[in-house]
Amino acid sequence: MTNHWTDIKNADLVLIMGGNAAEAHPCGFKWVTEAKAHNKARLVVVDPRFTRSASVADLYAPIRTGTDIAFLGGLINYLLENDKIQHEYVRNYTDVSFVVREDYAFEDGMFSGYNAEMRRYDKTSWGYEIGEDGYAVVDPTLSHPRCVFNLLKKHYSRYTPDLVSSICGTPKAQMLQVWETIAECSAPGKVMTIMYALGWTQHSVGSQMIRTGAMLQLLLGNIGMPGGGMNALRGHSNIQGLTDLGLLSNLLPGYLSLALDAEQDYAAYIARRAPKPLRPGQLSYWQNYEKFHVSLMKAWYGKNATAENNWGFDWLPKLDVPGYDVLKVFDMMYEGKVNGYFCQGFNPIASFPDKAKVSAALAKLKYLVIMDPLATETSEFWRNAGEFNDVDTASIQTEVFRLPTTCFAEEDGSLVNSGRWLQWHWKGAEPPGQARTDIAIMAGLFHRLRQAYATEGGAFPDPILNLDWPYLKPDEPGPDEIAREFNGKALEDLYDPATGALQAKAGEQLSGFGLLRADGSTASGCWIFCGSWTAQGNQMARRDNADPYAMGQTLGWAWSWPANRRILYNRASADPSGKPWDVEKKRLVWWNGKAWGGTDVPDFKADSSPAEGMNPFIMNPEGVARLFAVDKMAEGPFPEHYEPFETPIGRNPMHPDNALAISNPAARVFKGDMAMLGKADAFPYAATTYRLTEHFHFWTKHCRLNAITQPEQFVEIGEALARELGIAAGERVKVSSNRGYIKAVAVVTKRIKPLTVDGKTVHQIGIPLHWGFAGVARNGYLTNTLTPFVGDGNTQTPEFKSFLVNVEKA
Ligand SMILES: Nc1nc2c(c(=O)[nH]1)N[C@H]1C(S)=C(S)[C@@H](COP(=O)(O)OP(=O)(O)OC[C@H]3O[C@@H](n4cnc5c(=O)[nH]c(N)nc54)[C@H](O)[C@@H]3O)O[C@H]1N2
Ligand SMILES: Nc1nc2c(c(=O)[nH]1)N[C@H]1C(S)=C(S)[C@@H](COP(=O)(O)OP(=O)(O)OC[C@H]3O[C@@H](n4cnc5c(=O)[nH]c(N)nc54)[C@H](O)[C@@H]3O)O[C@H]1N2
Ligand SMILES: [Mo]
Repeated sequence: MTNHWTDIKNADLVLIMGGNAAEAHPCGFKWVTEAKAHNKARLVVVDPRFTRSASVADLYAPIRTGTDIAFLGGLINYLLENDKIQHEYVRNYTDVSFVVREDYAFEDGMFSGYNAEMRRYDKTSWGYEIGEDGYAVVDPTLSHPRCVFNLLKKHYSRYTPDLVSSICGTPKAQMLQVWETIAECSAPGKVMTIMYALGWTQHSVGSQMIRTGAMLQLLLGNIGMPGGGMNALRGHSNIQGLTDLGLLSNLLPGYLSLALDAEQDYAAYIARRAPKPLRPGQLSYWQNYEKFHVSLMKAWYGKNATAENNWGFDWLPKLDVPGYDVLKVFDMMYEGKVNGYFCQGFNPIASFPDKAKVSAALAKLKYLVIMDPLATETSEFWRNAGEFNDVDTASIQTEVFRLPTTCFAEEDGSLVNSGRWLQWHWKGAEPPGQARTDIAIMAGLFHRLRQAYATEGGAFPDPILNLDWPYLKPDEPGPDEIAREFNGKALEDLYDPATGALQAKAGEQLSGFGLLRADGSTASGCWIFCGSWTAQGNQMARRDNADPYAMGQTLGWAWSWPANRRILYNRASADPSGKPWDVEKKRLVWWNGKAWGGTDVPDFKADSSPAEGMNPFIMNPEGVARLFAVDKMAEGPFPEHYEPFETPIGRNPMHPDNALAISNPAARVFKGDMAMLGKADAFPYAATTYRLTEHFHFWTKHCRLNAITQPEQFVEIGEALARELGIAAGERVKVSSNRGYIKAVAVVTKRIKPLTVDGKTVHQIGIPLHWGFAGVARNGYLTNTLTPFVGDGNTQTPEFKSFLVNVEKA
């Protein structure tokens, strides 16, 4: 989230699109209720299904799954055509005036630089024109034909209401009503928040759906505002912490990134990540990258990381493109290229797409290690469970080890919520039986590996042998020790280079990342967490909910990264002169004549006066937010509508004549899986998967009470289709895709209506994901038997939310 849960109460309009907060985030949803009750906010929901979020909405519009870029692209066009943008914000705080390179092009659904064989773009031409002074060229009059504003207008002018309605299946009148309502938030101080989750992320164009939402928020002037922002509702209680700590194969903690294979040179690696300002007077905060990187290496390697060995740079793995995401790992496993796999808190046979492929992949391993408090479908993938897991056990050679772990309630520790708050929690119970903490298991593994490297050598022992392990109990480091390490400390006495004043004594916990240095005198395991455990103690354990300005920012409750700031980009909540856009109701930070201050921690250089002309988006080298994504995205600098890989209409109405541009030309696909995609002649219905309030993924099948509240696997089918197929409510149906089938009870519902798409009737099928064959609940089929093994080109998140099925009576 750019903002946070409590702040939702400040919204004037709430758009829930690509999520279903009432059912998947029922606790957080109370802030929507607060906004409606106390702020007269309106709620708009756009979802293929009429959900419980929709049931309390002021406006609901149905949409065909996978088409949100068309819907939002059409809205962008509508805003530009009807002059409904927050002009002053857009002109001053976004890149509309920046001139784009002459060789940038977009034609027939493809951007310049496409390599069809690699299915990848060369992004060189997706950049700003750079002048002789080394700065990006701008045209504040917005008249240059290649300035971002004009390119944006041109790009989205194609998204006319009729075409969009025919792609999305949203009836035009309903769609226009939603657009009009949203357009009202272009008034300065009138603010919409966007709440989204998997309905946007789990598509082959998921990242670009989110980007379109962010562009919309910029045009309306809603980023940095209280009650505004782009709010990703995270899933597991600590999934935000997972990405913060870099547990993705291409990341290091704090959103630092691993070097690529082509980046063996340390200085070049740093230089690429620490860009110089692209406009005069801008901060370009990532210029501090090396301070964060070196501090991380000091936290990991201690005294062994030195200036002479580039702080251990050679010990870090270098990534080949496009990397080792989970899709790739399972594809390699399927190809027989993986011997052993560690599954820590992951149930891939249930949660990953194309169960048949995942199951066959697991059967090619020599060994599989499961670290989990529960028996999972994955730990039992070899067990024949009749129709629910019809495998030949005798033919599977994989040796499975189960290491029972504790769960969070049996440990001290911190969880990072969607709003970036680090909240400390205390152990509530002793773990049962032989369960051990994940930390103890990992520490045990580390010691044995290090022993093996020390005695037997091995190809590359350095990264393991040089690791620092300063914990009191080496076999089980304490959560508090690890938390203090993430924060970081001074390794020598630190003096302010300007004044000479002592900032921190050697060994002292640091108060913030502003103190981190690139000379090896500081250590910090995750720079964005610096400030969470200072010399004053554990800031995450704070529980003061005082709210002096009644803006819901509660700066004394827990601790929020970065720097205890609650709302990112909050400098943009004030106009260029430093005055809040809405002084009465939307006060966040302002310039008081000497410094920035207010109800939140300013996201800005504290003493930079508005006269200096520094812009609010200090992480970007241009100082402003990007409507043109430059070279960041896999499939282009402007989001474009592409069909899901399994499309019910078989063509892209935006580019009916270009076969390359039907589905995302830069998505993550593997050769064998293309052949496993189904077509609309055999699988005519558009399906989507989702969760139910009564279950949490596949865990709660182990809990009888949950199993009682939602006992039977079902699918949702609209009344019109049920009538057509002669299916009555409560009958069993077989739902099949080109990859397999499930059987379930049919819930025949008014909540899913047929849509008219590209001149045809498209029916949508809703499939909850919770059933399986482990636990005490009644057995069911794994929903991911049906889903395709394709993913987003940026995040590699699988396309769980749009695929094709057939439905028959079972
Ligand atoms: N009770 C419960 N709560 C949970 C979980 C759980 O298992 N149980 N899981 C947690 C996790 S890990 C996560 S990530 C979150 C997920 O939270 P959500 O994303 O809110 O949950 P989902 O039910 O997967 O999907 C949300 C909605 O997206 C809609 N949708 C599908 N395709 C599209 C589309 O193309 N466009 C639009 N606009 N909407 C679409 C679906 O109809 C559905 O209503 O929930 C978390 N909360
Ligand atoms: N078709 C379809 N598929 C989906 C989705 C969808 O919407 N549709 N949603 C996707 C999403 S958003 C998610 S997040 C994934 C979830 O996929 P997974 O993460 O694979 O599934 P979970 O069941 O949430 O969690 C895995 C295991 O973690 C264990 N666990 C809990 N606490 C601990 C702990 O402290 N230590 C250890 N070692 N283990 C622990 C649980 O017992 C559980 O067995 O599913 C994805 N799959
Ligand atoms: Mo999730």
